[in-house]
Amino acid sequence: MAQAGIASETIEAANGAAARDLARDYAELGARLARRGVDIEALVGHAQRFAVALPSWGVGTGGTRFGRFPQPGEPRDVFEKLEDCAVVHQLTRATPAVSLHVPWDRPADPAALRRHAEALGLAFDAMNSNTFEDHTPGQLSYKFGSLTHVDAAVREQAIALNVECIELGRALGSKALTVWIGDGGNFPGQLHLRRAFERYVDSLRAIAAKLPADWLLFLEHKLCEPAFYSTVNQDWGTSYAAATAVGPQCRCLVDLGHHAPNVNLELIVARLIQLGKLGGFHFNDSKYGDDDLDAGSIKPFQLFLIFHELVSAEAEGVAGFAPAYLLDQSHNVTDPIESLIVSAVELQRGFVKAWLVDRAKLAECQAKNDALLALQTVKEAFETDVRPILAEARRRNGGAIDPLAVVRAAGWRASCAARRPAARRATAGGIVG
Ligand code: AFD
Ligand code: MN
Ligand code: MN
Repeated sequence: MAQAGIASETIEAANGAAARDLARDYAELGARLARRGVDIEALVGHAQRFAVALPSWGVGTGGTRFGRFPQPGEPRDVFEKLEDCAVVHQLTRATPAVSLHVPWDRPADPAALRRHAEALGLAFDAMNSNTFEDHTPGQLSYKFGSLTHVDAAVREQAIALNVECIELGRALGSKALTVWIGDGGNFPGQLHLRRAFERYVDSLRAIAAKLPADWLLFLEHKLCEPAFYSTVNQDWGTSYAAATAVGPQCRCLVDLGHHAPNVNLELIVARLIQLGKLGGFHFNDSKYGDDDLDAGSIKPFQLFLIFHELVSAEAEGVAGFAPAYLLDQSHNVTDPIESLIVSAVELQRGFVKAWLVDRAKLAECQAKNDALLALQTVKEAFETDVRPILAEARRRNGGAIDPLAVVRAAGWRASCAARRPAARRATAGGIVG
């Protein structure tokens, strides 16, 4: 039986108390935007349709290599993970789907899990395969790789897990599989660099052969970790080459934390869009590496510029453009539900601000090589406070005007702690990296 989430009366009462101030702020912003020739209602419409999927592995408290500090009330299985995801969606109305990780979330009865999700108003986004850990006793080890392992038997085992993910995903209503592997070398000479890549592509082709016609296969690259010398799929160029070799159903997935320092992410996004290979995103933020901090917490301007590329592609009607959006964060000092709420709103903020960019003016600046005014044009959008638009979109969609305040006031985590005694916790919470 699905736990009902936060009482609708609680949300309505909180919204009732905040409604007057919101109406005033919304009217003021509407008037300011009208002077710029912008229709605030159109922006609310964009905010209302924005959606990002939640990672099942992101609702447990995460850890680092140095430990994990669990908190009371964490979900103990995939059913409870969905209940927490449903609360994020209930309040933000921006997270209608969940991405599962196998075997962490392997459902014994996929049909029952699907019913549970539907009762909570959730759907399933991309499936994720885990061949970066040894999770099943008696199986061959992934210590020296999975899809690129030198031993064909290990590769077959890893391919089989990915095929199982596809089968589970079909039963759940998913339409994509994301493959991230930790394969690579820790020392010079350990791997034949070209052969390892060939094995990667061969294994991916075997997986792609099992994809239903309406499914996509996403390849997630990462600069390093756990392999600290030569990761097989280490950058977007490698990912693009592999996706191209595998075929039209294969695309690249960009995790914002998986790049060399100072790389221009929005440029990568633009390139993948124009090459027809942008599959989707794992949104998070970082200062140093794969930090998995909350989206928009460190580099909000970068996030906005990424959305500027995405919205430009949508506005220009780029053929086949439909990337999947997913959060991938690890919360080790915050409540994951609160972080996911805040991050979903951050993405929505970037999306709405990107729609605010005066594209005609920007095109004119570009044509005249007016670099200064071009920057001012994008900055004008970035610096506009769109909070009333986001709040109004949530209110109209039945969510909370102030979702963070409501989740705190409703005491959701405390009620979970009472219902979910920690002893039964069996599944992995967060992960490192
Ligand atoms: C690890 C990887 C990557 C992946 C996630 C789930 O770094 O971000 O998406 O595991 O498989 O964190
Ligand atoms: Mn990721
Ligand atoms: Mn990562």
